[in-house]
Amino acid sequence: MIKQVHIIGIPMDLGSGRRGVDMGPSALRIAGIADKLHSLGYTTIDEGDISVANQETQSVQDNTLKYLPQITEACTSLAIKVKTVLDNGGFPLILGGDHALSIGSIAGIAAHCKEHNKTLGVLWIDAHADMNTPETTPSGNIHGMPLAVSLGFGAEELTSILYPEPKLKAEHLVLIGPRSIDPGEREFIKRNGITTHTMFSIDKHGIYDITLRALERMRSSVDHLHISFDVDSADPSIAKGVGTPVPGGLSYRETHLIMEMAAESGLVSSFEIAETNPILDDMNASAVFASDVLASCMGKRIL
Ligand SMILES: [Mn+2]
Repeated sequence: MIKQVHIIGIPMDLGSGRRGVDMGPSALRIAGIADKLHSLGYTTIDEGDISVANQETQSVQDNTLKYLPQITEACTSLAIKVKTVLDNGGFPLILGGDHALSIGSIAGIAAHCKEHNKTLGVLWIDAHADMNTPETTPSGNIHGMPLAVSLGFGAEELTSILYPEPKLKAEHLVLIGPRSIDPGEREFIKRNGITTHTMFSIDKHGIYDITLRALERMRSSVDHLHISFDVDSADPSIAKGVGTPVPGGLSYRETHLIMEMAAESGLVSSFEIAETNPILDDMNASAVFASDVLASCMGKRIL
């Protein structure tokens, strides 16, 4: 049975150093994301946007955790909204916004899973590892920290959203696409044994084998698969309207193949799009790309 998709925008740029990703939800809606879902047979409910403080009205208190109180507030609202949608049997589709949003979305999904005795798995598709802590961060930008937070490391304000335990286990997380990893993150990945398919291993083994193995592992170990798609995972030649572009990314077909295989697996129960930045874009092409990527994950097939 096809679920109802609940679209939740979070126009947040407080977690990133560069302005513009707060316009991501709008760009994705204008790219026709709801119509693409309708043409696949889904019904959608647009839940509107989570309220996020405007950067101009706020000031930084802590340079290792910029805009911590404001991000905590927005992520808590998002967590509650996502949990409610899942508790009612819906499919949450979160439109960002900078990637700090995942602190909230994953907390909400994890709280739902905890109550329903489900195990959460996350497929994180990104040019970066997003695993810094206040001790290792080079920038103080919280959008570089969401995975560390979800695994239980970092500011207590963030790790304790909805409930105080870690939201995700390292063995239920797979990263695909990183090519820019900070020294502290490298240590973090090794120390916690996180499965990380960098662009090097994608070039070496091919995206088909890597995705197949990732999905097989998820099938045997989790009940709820969440996909976090950072649009910067794709090569900037395909999607230049992103928060932090890094050359050498996933190709158009590699990105779609991951999603087509995820759709075929039938495992995906929630999805988010992070870091769309219309200011750096060309005629909204990156948002259109991201919405097409989502369609592939939701069952759009070539034939
Ligand atoms: Mn990211």
